[in-house]
Amino acid sequence: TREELDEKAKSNWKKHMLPEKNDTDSIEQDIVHHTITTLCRGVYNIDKLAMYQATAHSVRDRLLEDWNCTQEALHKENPKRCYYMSMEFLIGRALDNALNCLKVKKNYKESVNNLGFSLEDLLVEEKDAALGNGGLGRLAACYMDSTATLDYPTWGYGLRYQYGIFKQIIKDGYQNEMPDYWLNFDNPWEFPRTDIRYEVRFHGYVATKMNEKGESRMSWEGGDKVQAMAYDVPIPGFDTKGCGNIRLWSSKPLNTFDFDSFNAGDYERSVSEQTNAQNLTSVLYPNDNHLVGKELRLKQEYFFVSASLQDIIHRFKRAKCPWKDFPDKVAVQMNDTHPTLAVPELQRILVDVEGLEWDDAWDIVTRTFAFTNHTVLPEALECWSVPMMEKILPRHMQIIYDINLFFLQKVERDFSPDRELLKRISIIEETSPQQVRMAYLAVVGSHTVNGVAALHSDLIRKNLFNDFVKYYGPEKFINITNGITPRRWLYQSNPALRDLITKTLGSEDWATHLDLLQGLKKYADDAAFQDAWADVKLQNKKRLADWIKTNMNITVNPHALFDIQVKRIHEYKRQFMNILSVIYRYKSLKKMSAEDLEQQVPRVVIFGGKAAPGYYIAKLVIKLINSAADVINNDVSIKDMLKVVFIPDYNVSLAEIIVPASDISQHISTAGTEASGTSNMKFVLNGGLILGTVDGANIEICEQIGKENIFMFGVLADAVDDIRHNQKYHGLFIDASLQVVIDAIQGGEFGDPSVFGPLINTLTYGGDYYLISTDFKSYLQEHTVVDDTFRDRAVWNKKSIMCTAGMGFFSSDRAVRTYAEKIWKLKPFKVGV
Ligand code: GPQ
Repeated sequence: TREELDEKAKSNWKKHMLPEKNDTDSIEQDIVHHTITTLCRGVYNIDKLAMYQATAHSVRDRLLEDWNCTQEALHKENPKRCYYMSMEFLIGRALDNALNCLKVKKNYKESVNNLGFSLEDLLVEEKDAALGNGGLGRLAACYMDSTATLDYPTWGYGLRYQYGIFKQIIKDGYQNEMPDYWLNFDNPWEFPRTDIRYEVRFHGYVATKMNEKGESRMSWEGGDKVQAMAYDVPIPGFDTKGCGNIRLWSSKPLNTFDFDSFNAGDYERSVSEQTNAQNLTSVLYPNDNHLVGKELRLKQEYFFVSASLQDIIHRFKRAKCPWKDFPDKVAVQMNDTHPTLAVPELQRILVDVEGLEWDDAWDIVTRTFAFTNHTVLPEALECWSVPMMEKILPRHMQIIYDINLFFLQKVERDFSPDRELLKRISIIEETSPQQVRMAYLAVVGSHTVNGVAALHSDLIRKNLFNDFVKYYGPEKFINITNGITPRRWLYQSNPALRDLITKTLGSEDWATHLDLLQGLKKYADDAAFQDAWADVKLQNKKRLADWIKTNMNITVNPHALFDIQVKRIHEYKRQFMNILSVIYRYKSLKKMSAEDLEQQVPRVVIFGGKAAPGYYIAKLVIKLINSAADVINNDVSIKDMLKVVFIPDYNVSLAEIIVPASDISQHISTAGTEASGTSNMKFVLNGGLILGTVDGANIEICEQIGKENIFMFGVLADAVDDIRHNQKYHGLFIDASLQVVIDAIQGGEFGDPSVFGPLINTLTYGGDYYLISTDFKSYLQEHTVVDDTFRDRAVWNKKSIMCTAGMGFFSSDRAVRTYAEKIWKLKPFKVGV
């Protein structure tokens, strides 16, 4: 270490630790240098991909400088840190973001030009880091951006999947999945830490052993071990010297070889064990809001938790603080229940390995962890079968039983001996086989539990965690409404709007103080400003129209109303209801006279999103959208008044083009089912209006921007149970407008109707669980209001301006600051000032 070096050596180090220079000449020199040394190429064989890589490496050098500076300062000062544990980080591309954060984009543009390329061409060479499914993973990425920007000493921990979320290909209208080979080319945005490795155990047995103090302790022994190796992904903060980090674990075989099998001549088996170890972090499970209880997934979760805690404890021990101070140095946020095994794992380390008493250890555990819940959907709540857990993690299963026993004893003694209550609140569900309710384990093991929007937090207090609220008291259960980073979702993805806002407000401070957007309100009625605003929107719609033309060969009119629904395909999100309404519109247009047709507002309805590969009904929704698009887009009789586009392989980079281009975006989940939603925030921040239900963060967006600036419809969350009950006992009411659409599909207007039978059945015979028949009429009515409003461009433009102006609250900076103050008890730690 540096302390051991003599003065001469230290001064030599200092002499050479010069900051990178950001003049264009130095940048060009660096890019050429990386082309030659990192890529082993030259001017004779440089192409766009190589040029992107060389450029990215030169930017990474600048980031690593800040990274080292930050980590060195943290090492010296050793403040309290927070660790954000998440199985998913949906980061997207890194280059543009880094250039903006470092404030070097202008010079890089020039340098790249001087070397014969265009920066815009290079940016699209980068593959998305798509280590997440949807909102939950993207939220983690936004929060890392904000913790870095606000200088909070926070690290993310996650897994380095070889394959991120699958690539979606549409064939004959159906979704096909292809592997995402994102690591096949070099990845300049990760830094392999070959020296940071930990062993992780599975299976084995529990023995009793004497510890150093002569006390008897349980010990987890035997089994199979794999190795976790760290990869660091630097996370630049916007306009700060500080640089954050996400540490991702990759599984590697242990450097030991099974000599027993080898000597017995079973070479193949001893090698295949090594392959098994590597397979552990191969693939991200592609399910969103849905648990598929696979053994490999449970192993991934434990692997992730074990490596991360070993690393955290290693860092904690360097400072030689007593164990009781652990929660004053370490806060851990669990992103959903996926990292919940960290609770019994820390308890195991403290009791079995470190020799603490159970109660002292448990006190440390519960002062360390906090838990964010992201869903109320029952099929998404993690429950692991006890026999599976006993097999893979025998000691953890014992510890979970003990945690549960002591917890239930306390509830019985201090609160209520009611047997029914104890059964309800138990971490173990008495099904056969028994199940571990991970959400309950997370609640019991945490000091604070939060929901992600006001309605969602109310619902989990009232339903999912109601018994726990009564037992612990309400203070433990708080709301922190989600947020999004304005850097990626406006500054980077919408340069035209960024420049207009900056010019109007006189500075770009809004990018880190989003409340300043309020300053736009006073121009909302200004005709010249409205024109400039509308022009930006038109530019962004043209950009998307060009993309659609180039990639899908569909022509769309940029002056039409762009109506967008992009998100994971799920029954609760009701893309089905959307396409049903599109078919209704089509049928209505077809009935119109030529004069009436001419009076209509032309629409382009855009869909995008992936269905989980095993989600049959969701995949049929994609097929129906594409079948309807085929018919509608080729029907000349409706004179281009309606176009339908399903954009394949929706991902973060596509969102950056799609989001700025909406007039209307749809967030139409059945009330009470969407915990928050975050794309709703992105669209409104970019001046898009919302057509939405009274659900998730739509409600708070409405409060912030004013109800005159949002189109809302549908039943309220507290009516849903009664409606479902009534439908069950009295049958559905399908009104004439919905019947027209069902008849059209069943009559074969969109291809073989038998294909869509199971989908239609979810309505007619399936009991319409997501209340499409209930909301359909008010949904159609609100569509008419949208059309009528769009005709008056001044009125529309004003609403659009008021949308952006009111979105300050939804910055992830606000969200992260709230986590830091209310949960992590963390202060910013500024470096280089
Ligand atoms: N969310 Cl449980 C996911 O994206 N995946 C999941 O598995 C679960 C939740 C979402 C949730 O559906 C959205 O409403 C939230 O906005 C988002 O998490 C972030 O909180």
